Amino acid sequence: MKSVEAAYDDSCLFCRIVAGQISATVVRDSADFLAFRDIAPQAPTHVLVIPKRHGYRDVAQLAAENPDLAARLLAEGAEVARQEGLADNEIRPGYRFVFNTGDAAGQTVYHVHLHVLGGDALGHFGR
Ligand code: DGP
Repeated sequence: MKSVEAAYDDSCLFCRIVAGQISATVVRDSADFLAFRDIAPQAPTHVLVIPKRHGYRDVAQLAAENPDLAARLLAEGAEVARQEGLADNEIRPGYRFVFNTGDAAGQTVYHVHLHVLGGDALGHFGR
């Protein structure tokens, strides 16, 4: 496992997006977090929110090792949902947060990321 001090990993797709080496549609950029549209959206609005620093492979590691950053990641996701018009949508307000954690959940990028999904009625749970 990589040290939490490792700020950047050039083999990591999301680090490369943070560094501007791979383009992405950024919707929010703050000191510690980047939010950008998922390349394969699973809902009309599908944004990924990541801490810019590498070092946390999934939400379990993040929560265990840096609960303050985990809480701030959730707050950043809520701000993205508000900014995207999901939180206060007049017809159907609401959105979903997802953290795929590990292979069985379909996690493919091991740089912790929050999926913010919405913009339509979402199935309650899916396979
Ligand atoms: P997960 O399966 O939870 O590890 O989510 C990884 C997400 O990353 C997946 O929904 C697709 C998205 N993704 C993969 N490659 C790229 C890319 O190059 N750009 C963007 N914007 N998203 C990507």
